[in-house]
Amino acid sequence: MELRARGHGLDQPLRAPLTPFVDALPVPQRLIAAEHQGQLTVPIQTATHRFHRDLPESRIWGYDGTVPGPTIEVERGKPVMVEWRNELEGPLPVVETVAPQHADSDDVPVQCLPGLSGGTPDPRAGALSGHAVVHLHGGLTPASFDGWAENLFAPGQPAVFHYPMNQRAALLWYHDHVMGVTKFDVYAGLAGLWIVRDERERELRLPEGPPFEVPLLIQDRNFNLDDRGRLTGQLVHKTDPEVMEAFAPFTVVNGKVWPILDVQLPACHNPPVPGERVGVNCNATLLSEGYLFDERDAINRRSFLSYGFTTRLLGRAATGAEVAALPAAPADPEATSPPAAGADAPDTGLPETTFIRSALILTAPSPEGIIVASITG
Ligand SMILES: [Cu+2]
Repeated sequence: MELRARGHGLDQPLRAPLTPFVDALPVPQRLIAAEHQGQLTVPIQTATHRFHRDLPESRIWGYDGTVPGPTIEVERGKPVMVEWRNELEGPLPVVETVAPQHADSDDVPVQCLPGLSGGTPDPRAGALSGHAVVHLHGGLTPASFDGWAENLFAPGQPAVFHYPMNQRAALLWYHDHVMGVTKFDVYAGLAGLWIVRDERERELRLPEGPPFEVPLLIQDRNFNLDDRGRLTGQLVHKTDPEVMEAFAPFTVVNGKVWPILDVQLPACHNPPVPGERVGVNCNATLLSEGYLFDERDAINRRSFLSYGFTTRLLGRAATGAEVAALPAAPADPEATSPPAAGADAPDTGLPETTFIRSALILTAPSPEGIIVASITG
């Protein structure tokens, strides 16, 4: 697979510092509310995580100590109680920096490169000590349990939140929401998916659970370099003087950089279709194109299929452009993503969910055209 940068005047192939498509796509552990009488406990923990086969372990903050956190699965109309236990230890596991220049001496934007690019670590971010609050993004949640940005709880404190779940089937995500530092806490790993199921969705006979329903959480991350230029695994949140958002170069799906998944096709004649649910919480990157590999590993641009995205089920194949923007809940005022390209698609009246069928490669526009993830089948 050749990685090629477009835009920025670059047309030579890029050498990826990590081998793409060697790690198997992880599927986050499932936390099914019905199996726990609707009462869940999720610790918020400092832990280590390996983002790629060839990276050292990274220090992270994670729900249940994992990146992403467990996928919480609930039923519409069945209330769920979650005890979020803040057990975070130690400082924020992310180095925050602003590089002094937009591009390096070869005119490559520093945002495309690992390491600090001459920036100095921000001691204020480095001193953050793990206050937390959890917001269910897209949830219809009473104010007292909605994880408002100032309702923090400190390390050592639990918080019990009640979720009525009176809402349509949807793929939501939950994440940290602390005032002013949400971007760092989510970047450190505090994000997970949350599936609301209902009977209306089940009427569509879509697959439920593995192996045919694979939730995908897509994120962008960057890592530090040691003094010999080797990736250290330490998470780096880097901006530059011209761009206020961090456009991290490594795209992580379910906690792995450029993972790969062989999609099984169902053997029976009247099968549920294989598919994936997709949630995107890239820091600022807008995923712009989706591709499908055919049997010969050639990219077939026309055969990308999607049954829906974000909070609307299309019931038809979607174009790459429609898959471009996949905010988990477009109405959220904190969302920094542009509106979904398919936001004005006609409402089918079908349940809200995200459902992408078969295989895809997603590309990030900044730097434009670098292949960021492959899920082949
Ligand atoms: Cu949110």
